[in-house]
Amino acid sequence: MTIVYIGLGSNLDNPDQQIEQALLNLAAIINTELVNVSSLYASKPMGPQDQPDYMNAVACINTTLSAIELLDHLQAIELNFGRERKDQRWAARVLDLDILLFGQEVIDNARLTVPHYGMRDREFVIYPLAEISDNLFLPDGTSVESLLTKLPLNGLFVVRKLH
Ligand code: ROI
Repeated sequence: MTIVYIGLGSNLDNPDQQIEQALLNLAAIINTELVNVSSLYASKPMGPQDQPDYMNAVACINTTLSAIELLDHLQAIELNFGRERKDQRWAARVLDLDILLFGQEVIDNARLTVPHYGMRDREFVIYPLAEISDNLFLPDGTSVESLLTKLPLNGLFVVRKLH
């Protein structure tokens, strides 16, 4: 079994409902158990500013799937939610599911980079991650707590609890 943290993000078509529905889909992945979910957070867009604000959350799952098998499931869920593969980098999206941490594995191939390359400087990842973890470390020994203290909120706030 591997403990995995997944980042959820949406800024189109009723983002808070997209996140709620995505959690149901995560819970339904085979050989996987939903362990914990952060609160729902509202955040300012990172990247192009001419897009709506985001809703973000982080989920913790326990799985016997491999990282690539899990990625296949996550991408299938994104497609089901009408996620379009846009040419534009950092465009608005209906649903984004990112593997942040896969146990203490370091993965770097054409399809997948874990830990997620941008997580360290994203307040909308680190704050919800810290909310649902205690004493969590990245594979290089960095503590999530230490990342948190260096990151300004940048307008991030808790909207409500999720279940
Ligand atoms: N900005 C915020 N606030 N939340 C996201 O989930 C998010 N996802 C992205 C980019 C476009 C980088 N900006 C984001 O992929």
